[in-house]
Order: sequence, then structure tokens, then C-alpha cells
Amino acid sequence: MSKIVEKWVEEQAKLTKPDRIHWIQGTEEEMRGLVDVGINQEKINSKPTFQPLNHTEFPHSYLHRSHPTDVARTEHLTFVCLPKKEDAGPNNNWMEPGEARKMVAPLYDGCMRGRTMYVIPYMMGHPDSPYARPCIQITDSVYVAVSMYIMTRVGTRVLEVIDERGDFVKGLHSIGDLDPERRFIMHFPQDDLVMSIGSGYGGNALLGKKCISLRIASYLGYQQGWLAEHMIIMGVQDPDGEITYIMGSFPSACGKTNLAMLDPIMKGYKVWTLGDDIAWINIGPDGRLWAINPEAGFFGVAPGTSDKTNPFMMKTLRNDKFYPTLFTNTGVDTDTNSPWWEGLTDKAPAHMLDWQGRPYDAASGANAAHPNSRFTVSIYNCPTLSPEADNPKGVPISGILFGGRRSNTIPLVCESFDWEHGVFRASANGSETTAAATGKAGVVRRDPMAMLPFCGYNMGDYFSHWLSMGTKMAHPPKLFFVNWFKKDGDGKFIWPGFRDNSRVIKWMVDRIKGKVPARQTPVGLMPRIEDLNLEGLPLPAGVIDNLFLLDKAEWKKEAEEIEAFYNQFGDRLPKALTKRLAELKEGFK
Ligand code: GTP
Ligand code: SPV
Ligand code: MN
Repeated sequence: MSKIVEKWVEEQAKLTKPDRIHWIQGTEEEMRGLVDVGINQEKINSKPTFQPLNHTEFPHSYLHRSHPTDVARTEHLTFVCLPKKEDAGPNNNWMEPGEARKMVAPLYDGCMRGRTMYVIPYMMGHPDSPYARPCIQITDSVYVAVSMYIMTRVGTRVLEVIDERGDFVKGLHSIGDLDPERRFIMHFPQDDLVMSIGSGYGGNALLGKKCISLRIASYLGYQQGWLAEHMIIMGVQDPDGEITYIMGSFPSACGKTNLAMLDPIMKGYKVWTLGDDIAWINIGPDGRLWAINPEAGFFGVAPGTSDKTNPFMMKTLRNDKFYPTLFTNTGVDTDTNSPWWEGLTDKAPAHMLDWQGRPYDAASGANAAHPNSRFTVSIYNCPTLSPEADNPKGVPISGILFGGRRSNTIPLVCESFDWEHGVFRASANGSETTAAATGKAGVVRRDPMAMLPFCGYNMGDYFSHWLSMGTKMAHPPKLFFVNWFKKDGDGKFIWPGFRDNSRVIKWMVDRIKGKVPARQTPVGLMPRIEDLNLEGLPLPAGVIDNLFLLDKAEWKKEAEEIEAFYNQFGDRLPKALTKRLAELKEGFK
């Protein structure tokens, strides 16, 4: 037992007053016991925490229904508590750390009465990796405890690591009373501490994910010279058998998971999966970027996932290797007891319960599954898992792509002129909002590097940090910008997306290998059409032109929106970005 952990846990128990404390060991047997507790004892909104699903179709799978007001991240209730407001920046809600602790302390007082406190020792990153971090999460939710077991590397070995290092990242979580009025997700980057209360859902509650591996870690990376990013990591194998590692940054619910386990349409290509949401990135001794995935599981968007769109994810969900798999807020086919979500099959099952457990009426036009319903499944169930996934050094990165949902303006693919130009384009990235966070969906907002909700400090400083990383690297990766989501006048996607995205990935790999030239445009380097593999793709006439169109009026508007976004950062905005914006404007004069 680790003394420093014991001391911290004792203090939290004194505050939260649980009936009992369960120190998590991290064995499968223990998890089977905890799933049983979720089936038979612990309830959420007077419903069992877990309900067994059809184990023939989805082995070891359980349904969880969260409280109907607790279905997505809540950015307006998420705070970064640094001593100075300017250091949290206009991108974060801010509270002075002392004030923040004072405000939440009464909410925690006695909040675990009648409940079990689970103490979870876990690593973000493989325990052998020098980049990994040991963490402890305290929670009073058995759903969160089981989710953490799937999503991270849980076990008592972590306590030894903590004793060797003398430090750990602390996460205190309670579902509280699930009242959004008393819900707060507070980050204390200077204390390696997260305090979350009032939510049991996703990034609000599995503190290893966005809170620690992005908000706390990005702050650490800023101080120590590395990056924590909202990115996938994948290896693209070409017909010569060579593997090129690339990362991809897309805002929430914009296609990361799908891309990370892409089944390429072209013969001889294969994608190896390393991560679908978060990357920790360091400059290696060879002057290249090296990335690890700190997570060990997928917490992926269910709607839209099918054998057609993401066959490898469907195989992952049907794999029985790693126990268990969770489905949160999907519908249930009452004839088969299998989970169902929009897009899983063309036709909805005849008899279904919706995500809140009510009889589903297809004629109502409502969704059976919540749009942010998700599955939680181990990465070790994934058939395309890269043999390098557990390599403590990570993998060397040759390219990074940035994307988002844009109905217009942004072309299918484009490469930056250089690192600085790429940082400019990424910092100016916009995307239409999705159901992953509460609030209106479908509104374009600037979401630099897909990190707007996850950067644990002033984003102006974050841009400077990105620029400085470029100067420290002898071999920076190439930076690309993609948009799978352009729409026609009828609101239909004009690019087929999914497997066909591999055509664009192939062009990037060809660019990285210096195999094809590109044409210069005001927004970056774009493909010559003859260099794109469009074999067997029946696109209506004009669609290709539209995919690569640079509309002057749209880009003028884009530049104005970027400028307005930039203005909030005042003198924290690096001059290099202002200069690049002026050049962009000049290009569309
Ligand atoms: P987070 O887990 O929230 O960070 O999101 P993510 O970026 O991993 O999103 P994910 O891959 O789960 O995709 C979200 C939604 O986008 C799903 O409904 C997918 O079916 C859909 N999607 C993914 N790729 C494409 C694509 O190429 N084209 C279109 N039209 N939709 C896509
Ligand atoms: C996201 O919203 O980007 C997610 C899901 O990956 S959550 O863990 O809830 O943040
Ligand atoms: Mn995410």
C-alpha cells in the first residue's frame, strides 16, 4: 500500500463519508463482481446501473442508461482553476483555485453516505512508458469504476509506481445528486487535481480521459515541452508493406474513431489502430515526433456505426476477449435484447425501447438511441490493433491531419506550406457543433486543433507552444487539412466518406514519401486530380470540382470569423498567426 495515496484517500473519505471503501485491484474476476453490483444493487435514476444484453450477438455486453439530464459533456460547467484568469484564457471558464475549492467543498460533504467509494489506481499510458502517468480516481459510481477498467490500465502495480515517483494525478469524482445545478468539473492544473461532481457521464466522470489526459496534461506539456492532443494515432501500411504513422485531429463526433480503424478501399493498403481520441506527443532524440495513446479503450459514438461504415468497430464490439463491453443510452431491441442505434441497420427493429427505456414508436420520428449514445470497449478487442500499440516509446509521426464538419468553404484536402502555416490553419479550424457536448448542434465554431473544450490553459499560449515545437524539431511531420462533410444544396454530403477517405489518406502518404507534386493555392497545397485514386467511385459530374472549390466570398467570410476569434486573445496571440491571416486575406482579394 502506498502511504501518499492512503493519506489522500483518507482525507477524501473524511469529506465524502462513504459507507465503505473498495480498493480496486484490476482483475477480471473483480470486474465481474462489480458488474453484478451494477445489475443487482446500484441504481441510477431508479434503474439498475447495468442490464445484461444479448451475449450471443455482443458477448459480455451490458446496457447503461444515464440520467436523462446527464448525457454529454457540459462545457459551461467545466472550469480551469489557475491563480490568474488570463492564464486560463478566453477559452476556459475560470475560478480562482481557493474560491473554487470553497465552492465545491459543501457539495462533497457527505455526498457518499450510503454509497461505496471505489479507489481506482490506474496508468494513463503503458506502465513501461517513460511518458505514462500514474493516477488515482475516487468515484462512487460502479459504472465509472467499470468504465475506467476498460478505458485505462487499472491495477495495484500503479501504487508501486506512485511510491517510486512520489507523485500521482488525483481525481475526486462523485455523481452527487445528478442535479445539473450542482454539477461542476473543476481542474487544478498546478495541483495535478480534478474534482468532478454531479455527473456520471463520459468525459465529465471518467477523469482519466478529457480532464487528465487533455486538460491537465496539456498544461503539463506546455511547461515541459510536449503536447497532449485530441488526436487519433494510426499506421497506414502501403502495398510495399511500409507503415507510415499519422495522427488525426477532429472535434468531438467528427470521425476520429471511424478513421482510426479505417478499412481502406484500395488493394494492398491496411490501417493499424493505435488510438481513437487522445495522443501524448514528444520530440524524440531523432528530431521526429513520437506519439503514445494514453488510453486503453474506446468510448465511441454509437449512432452511424455499422458493418458498412465501420466493420472493424463492429468486430471489436462482438469480440469476447476482454470483459466487459458497455452500451450507454442506446435503444434495445426487445425481441433479441440487443442494443440498437440509428444507422446500425437500415430498418429499425419492430419492437424496441428507446434510450430512456420507454416503448419506442418509430412513427414519432424521434431517435431510439440518444445522438451521443456510446459504447465502451477495450482496445485489446480491436482486430486492427497495431503491434506497436504498447510500445513504450510510441510511434514516429510523419503526418498530422486536421478536420471538422464543414458544409461549405473547406476543400476535401489541402497540405500546409510549412509548420507555421499549418499551425495557423489548425488554430483557425472551424467545425459545426455536435451532440457530444450539450448546447445547440450544427453551429460553426472555431475549434483550434479540436482542443477548444480541452486546452487546460490560455489558447494564445497554446498556439505559441505549437509554433515553438516546430522550431525544436529537425523533422516535423507534414500537416494536412481535410473536410469529409461538404454538403450540396439539398443538405446531402457530397463526399461518400468512411472507407473512401482512404483515397485521401493515400494522397497524403504519397506526399509524405515525395511521390507526387501539388499545386499552390491561397490556402495551401492541393492535389492534382490525376494524383488522386478515384477508381470505382461514381461521383456525379461537378462534385470533384465542388470538393476542391475555393469560393472567394466564403473564404472572405472565413477570414473575418478567424479574425474575430483571434481578437479575444489580445497580445497572447502569436504575431506569426496574424501575419499568416493577413496573407490568407491577400490571397482572396
Ligand atoms: P469523439 O469520441 O466525440 O471525440 O468523436 P469521434 O471524432 O471519434 O467521432 P466518430 O468517429 O465516432 O464519428 C462520429 C459520427 O460521424 C458517427 O456518426 C460517424 O458515423 C460519422 N462519421 C465518421 N466518419 C464519417 C465520414 O467520413 N463521413 C460522414 N458523413 N460521417 C462520418
Ligand atoms: C468527446 O466528446 O470528444 C469524447 C467523449 O471523446 S467524452 O469522453 O465524453 O468527452
Ligand atoms: Mn473526443
